[in-house]
Amino acid sequence: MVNLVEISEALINGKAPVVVDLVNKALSEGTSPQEILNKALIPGMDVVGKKFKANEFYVPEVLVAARAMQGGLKILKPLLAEAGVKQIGTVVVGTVKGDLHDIGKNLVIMMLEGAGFEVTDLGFDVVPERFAAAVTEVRPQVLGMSAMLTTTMLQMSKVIQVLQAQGVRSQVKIMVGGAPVNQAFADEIDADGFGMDSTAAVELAKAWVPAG
Ligand code: B1M
Repeated sequence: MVNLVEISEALINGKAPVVVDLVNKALSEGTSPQEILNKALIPGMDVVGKKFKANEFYVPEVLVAARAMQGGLKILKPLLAEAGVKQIGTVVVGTVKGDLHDIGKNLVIMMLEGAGFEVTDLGFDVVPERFAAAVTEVRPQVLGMSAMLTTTMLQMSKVIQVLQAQGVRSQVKIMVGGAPVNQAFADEIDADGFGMDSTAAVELAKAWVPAG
């Protein structure tokens, strides 16, 4: 039996092929994708974050760990989506301009898809005009923005200003999230809500787009 701690350790050590192998093995042994995500991948990335903060890890180590995380997420994504129900709404999500962090955003997308939302992923380093164009083109019920840096979170306000200038702000509910973001910041920039984590993000989107 694969011990989930082994997966976390392989992730922390940046061993992407080992993470992929162990995730596949754990699935074949009957461990659920949710359990692998919540008890192996997320806690592993959490340790990486703490080591980075304590200067025990530097960018290269974080990058290889991030790749290992993405390798695991890629396997789980279709399985988590399978558990979802019928399409209940449309969401556009991206990481704001100047910000290359996309693991949290990808996790939020996976959870939204798993809950039955159709999601357009704009990727990372997304300029405000691209967010605005997507609102006009895709006409989502929800626009989600992710930021992981105190410097880039300010871009969220710029996106809202562009939507206002283009007269489309009221067409969409705006959700913001990412480590430096909080409810007070969401209120300050006039977003409609703050998602503390991927579970909260899904709850918020569901509340705005009731199934039926
Ligand atoms: Co960077 N980084 N990083 N980094 N990095 C942080 C964010 C940092 C907090 C580390 C630290 O100092 N402790 C710090 C930011 C400090 C600050 O601004 N306050 C930091 C820094 C400084 C930097 C650089 C400037 C480092 C440098 O070059 N000197 C640089 C900036 C690059 C840039 O973006 N322009 C940089 C680079 C990188 C890597 C490229 C090496 C890599 C990113 C790889 C990638 O994403 N593809 C990286 C990583 C991995 C991290 C840490 C270690 C982990 C982030 C992560 O993936 N967490 C991070 C430290 C930390 O957070 N502890 C750090 C796991 C993920 C599942 O959680 O992203 O929080 P998270 O997402 C959560 C919630 O926040 C929420 O739900 C998710 C799931 O629960 N959420 C949303 C996120 N988006 C949401 C959107 C929503 C709703 C909820 O609605 C739409």
